[in-house]
Amino acid sequence: MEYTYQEIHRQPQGFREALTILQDMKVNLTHLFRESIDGVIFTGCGTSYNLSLSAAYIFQTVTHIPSRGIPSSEIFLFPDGIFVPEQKYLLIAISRSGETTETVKALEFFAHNYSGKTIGITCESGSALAQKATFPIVFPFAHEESVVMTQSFSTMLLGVIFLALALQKKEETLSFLPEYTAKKILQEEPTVKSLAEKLHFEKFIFLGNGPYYGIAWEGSLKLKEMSLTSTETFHFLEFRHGPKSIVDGKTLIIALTSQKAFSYEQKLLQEMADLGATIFHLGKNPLGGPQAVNILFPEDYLTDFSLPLLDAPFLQLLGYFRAKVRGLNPDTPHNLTKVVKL
Ligand code: F1P
Repeated sequence: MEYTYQEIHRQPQGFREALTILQDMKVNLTHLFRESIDGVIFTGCGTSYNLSLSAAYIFQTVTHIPSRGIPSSEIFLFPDGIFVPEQKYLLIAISRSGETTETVKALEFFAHNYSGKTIGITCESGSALAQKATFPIVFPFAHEESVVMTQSFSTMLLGVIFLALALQKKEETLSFLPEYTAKKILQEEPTVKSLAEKLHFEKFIFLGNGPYYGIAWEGSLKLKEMSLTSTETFHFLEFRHGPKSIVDGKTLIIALTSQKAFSYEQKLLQEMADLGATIFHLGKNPLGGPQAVNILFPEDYLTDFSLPLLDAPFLQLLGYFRAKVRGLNPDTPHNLTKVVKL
């Protein structure tokens, strides 16, 4: 089996190892927040930027500290639109390799110009990011051979969710994750495989609100990188304002519904099914109708803080199986390198 498949399946064990590392560093990590902070900026590139979008949303919702997810290049190209003078920020830079030029540059620029503390989240202990950050969080077990990021994405996102919950002394609510994820992947992989192998789909739309929006972008990038498929990503209700014009019988909508906004999301999806779309739905409550393929997470203890993380492996598998059915190697996507150095 390809590295990508192995790395997707390593996520439950990775969660177990990450939670152990995070527990050990919890006291020192939360001490960074003893001084008051006006804002937290999450930053990364590609998959790590998609991660930053969901991380920022979850972090602010849990801690009430204003948080944003920003592409690394914007930090040093357009800082005035991000940092307000006299305000105190913490920068959380995310990079699997810890060597991506824009992300390392963003961290250096921030440290030099805004003299705030920095957290570097990476999977490579000897990397520039790990060496330059005030506080490195390193998950060496999530080192990946594949160009595409899978386990590294979910592990680093877990690191942020853990930090947010630890600041509220609620990190124990994550202890279910490893076993639950292992069971769910085993149970639902055939569902994803069979959908990915339906080659009549020509349009792929990813929908997510709030903390799911970054995950929707990540699912979109996985499908694009691995299977060379054109994709689009929207907030649910934004899709009505024009883009829905393309929906037809060859459209697959990948819908990451939430607890909070399900009634709005469900109504939009029914309208799209009426236009002929097939809906691949991941969420708590079942979506009815012959055009819905559901992967459900009904347990009460699953919330809009943990569900986004649980969606990720199934979106990664969608990209993997579609690459395979198209005779492509998911480990080495077209045009891509494992690290982007400028
Ligand atoms: C970020 C990234 C990945 C992309 C490819 C190239 O890497 O852009 O998102 O899939 O692997 O690198 P990193 O900064 O997280 O190492």
